[in-house]
Amino acid sequence: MVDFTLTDEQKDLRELAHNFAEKEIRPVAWEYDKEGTWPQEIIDKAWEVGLMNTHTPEAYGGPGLDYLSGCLIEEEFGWGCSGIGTSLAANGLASAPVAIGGTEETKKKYLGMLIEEPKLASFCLTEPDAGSDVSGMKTRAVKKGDKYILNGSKCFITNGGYADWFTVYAKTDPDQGHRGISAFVVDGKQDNVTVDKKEDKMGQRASNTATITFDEVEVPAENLLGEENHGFKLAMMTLDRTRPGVAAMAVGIARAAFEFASEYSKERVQFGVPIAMHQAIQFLIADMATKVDAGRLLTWLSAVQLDQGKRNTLACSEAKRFAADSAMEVTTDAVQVYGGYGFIKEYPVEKLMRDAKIMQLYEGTSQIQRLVIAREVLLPRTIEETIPEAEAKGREADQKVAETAPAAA
Ligand code: COS
Repeated sequence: MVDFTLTDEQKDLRELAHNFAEKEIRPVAWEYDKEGTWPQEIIDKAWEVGLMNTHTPEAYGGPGLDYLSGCLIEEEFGWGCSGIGTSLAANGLASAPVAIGGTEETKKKYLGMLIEEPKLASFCLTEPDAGSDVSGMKTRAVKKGDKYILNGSKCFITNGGYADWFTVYAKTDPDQGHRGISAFVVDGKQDNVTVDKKEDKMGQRASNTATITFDEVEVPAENLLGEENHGFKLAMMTLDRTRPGVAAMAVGIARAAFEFASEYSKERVQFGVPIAMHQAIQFLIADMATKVDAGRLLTWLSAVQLDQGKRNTLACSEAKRFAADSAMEVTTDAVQVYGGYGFIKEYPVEKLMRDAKIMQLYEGTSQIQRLVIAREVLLPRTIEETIPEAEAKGREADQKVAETAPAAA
């Protein structure tokens, strides 16, 4: 049975997130965008009301929410301001590899840290010469006794300037390509972990995007996540879990643009009638509405598959690709509906158009998503994953699962 009805708990959560976005995020969003203001007080409030670290399992103090609920929250964040929303959601990206691959002690320590206080963590995968091509990374981790020595630089790190800890990917066997990468948790507050650069961005200007350099950093061997040289797979499993949320945020941006454009089209009069009376504008609005709704359906599918314990690689790449590209199209059309005013900062939609652009870039470009979709469709493969107990809602705990990603139908 296909049933799109949310549970009462999910409806309450969506309402909580919407009210938060409306009262705490929207009123400051355009001002924060202008100044590139770091939204610390909003992070503190979101943490206080329980809208952060939503997937952290109950065993480590978190609410252990399902992935669909996470998407409901992220859509509202995106509707409020995706720059601030990205700052609020990024702990999920850093935490997922810990939840999947960390030892019991690591999970208690690092996931617990984010629950005890409004602290932040960042996911360090990308490097200047390794973006889409993850295996091209140069960061090295060399084992010495009971430690690894970490050297390298990671760029475009969300919340990097404010993170208390990082999940860092590094080569442990440089000759083995993607099979020579390992993942670690690294304490952020150490002298030889430095924040080098805060990026001055086109959009999502309230989020912090930094370069982090690790210089001879000693990482205890127990901070290795999963098995040595299995970090690439951990990164892919992480992205499968976080791309639904990114897609949801893109839906939120598109929805905001659609709402602004619809309202404006009813007020703006040209040729003696509100422009909403002109078919040229009606068609733009109709396509916007369709893209928002279709993006949401794909997003929910990708989250529900996860909640059902299925591998969602195909669905989450479809959702992320479609929702991100749609957000770009919808925000561009919203500017079109506003005409010349749309290009002016005094009006709300140019910010949304700038913010939407990153949705086609971060957590895998739209081209990478197409690559993944094409592979899953043309050469469906069975991938073995070890699903940790806390996450294994619909499966046997701690079992190895070999699965082909299901298609939508
Ligand atoms: N879940 C689990 N394992 C996966 C997986 C998934 N979704 N996707 C791939 N794997 C495994 C494969 O099974 C394969 O395992 P083996 O080593 O046992 O053969 C391994 O990972 C390599 O897979 P693949 O051959 O598909 O890797 P490629 O290097 O050809 O390409 C892409 C992978 C390009 C899709 C990947 O590098 C990618 O997603 N890049 C974008 C990264 C990104 O999103 N960066 C943004 C920064 S993060 S904010």
